[in-house]
Formats: sequence, structure tokens, C-alpha cells
Amino acid sequence: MPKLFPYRLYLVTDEAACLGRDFFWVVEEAIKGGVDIVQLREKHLDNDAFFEKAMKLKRICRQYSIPLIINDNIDVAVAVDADGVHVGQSDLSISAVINRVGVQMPIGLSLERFEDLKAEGAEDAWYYGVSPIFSTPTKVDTVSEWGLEGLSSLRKLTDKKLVAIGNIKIENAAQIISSGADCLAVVSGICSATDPASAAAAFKSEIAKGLKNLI
Ligand code: TZP
Ligand code: MG
Repeated sequence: MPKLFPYRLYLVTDEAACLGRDFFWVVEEAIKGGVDIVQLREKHLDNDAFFEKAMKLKRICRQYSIPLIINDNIDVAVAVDADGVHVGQSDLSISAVINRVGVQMPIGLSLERFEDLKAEGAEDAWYYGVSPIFSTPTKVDTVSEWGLEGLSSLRKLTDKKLVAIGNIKIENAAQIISSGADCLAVVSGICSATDPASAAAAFKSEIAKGLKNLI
């Protein structure tokens, strides 16, 4: 994964959001539609099942040369030789992750508030997840929303790539990009779409519009 983080559309997976359809089919369709990077986020699997799922997903991602990031679980990330790991504020600290995997493993860090920029090791993250931009039924344990104003203020405080997440839909995608996000992370907007490939393509075209309108 290049340190430049050139990605624009980030699929964060959620089996429940796939609405009973085959998980791997949904992800592959999303990749065909234009997703640039995939994160496997699993909150209910034991390590063995998480590993199996990650291995299968890695095969699909490799086929399309798409990086695979593992949420939270360093053991699984190392075991499947993932392209990176993503941690939140209540997970392992960045320094602890680096102690485990070294500096060569890309790490993404979720920021929930401005103070998180000063958290130990935050400057070693490869990108920041801006979480959540808007509150969302997909993740209900969030503290507050960044909103578009919070996002543009954060944009002025860091040069790191900002990955916005939380209730991002095709309708608000361009505006979030023009408010300073480099990349959009989407769960339900793609996983629950009738046609995940067209949804991903629509997000990509809104992102292109947003980039033309940077404020
Ligand atoms: N972190 C902050 S919000 C969120 C995560 C994993 C869920 C985003 O889901 P959706 O369906 O794209 O709103
Ligand atoms: Mg987490």
C-alpha cells in the first residue's frame, strides 16, 4: 500500500448490511464498480472464523489488486499478510501496533474528536478515519458527529489523508469531498444497495464532482 494513500472510495464491510446476500459477491461487485480499498470489519467472529473470512477476502482483493485492511485484529492482519490494519480510539494504541508489527504495516486511526490528533502515536498513522461525519444506524456507539464544519476545520490541522465515514450516501458524497475529505468510507450505501457495483460507480462519480469543487 503506497504511503501516499491514493484511494478515494473505501468499502468497510458489514455482513448484516449485505441483507442476506452472499458477502463475497457483494464485495466483488463493489470492487468491480470502483471501490479502491476494502476493510474487513468483524465484531462477532472468533479468531479462526475471522481468519478464514479474511483469507477468502484477500484472494478476491488480490485478484483486482485492491488493498485489504483488517479492522482491529492484529493477529488476523499478520496471519493473512494484510495490507494494513485500522484501529479506533478504544482499540490497541498505534505504538502498541507498531511494537507488534513494525513500521512497515500501514495503520489507519479513527479520530472522534480534535484531541485525538494528540493521542500517543497518532502522527504515525498513515491516514485518519474521521468518525463519524454524520451519525449512522450502522454504528451506534459513536460519541458525536464531525459534520461538514468539523471536517473542514480538521482539514486545516493536518496534512494526513482524511477518510470520512458515517452515513455517507450518494447524495452527500460530493459535499463531503469538497469539505476536505480525501476518501469516503462507506458501509450501507454500498453493502445494502440493490446493485453494489452501480452504487460504487455512482459514489466514484460524485467524488470526482466534489474534487472539482474543493472549498
Ligand atoms: N465508524 C464510524 S461510522 C461507521 C463506522 C464503522 C459505520 C458507517 O456505516 P454507514 O452505513 O456507511 O453509515
Ligand atoms: Mg475498532
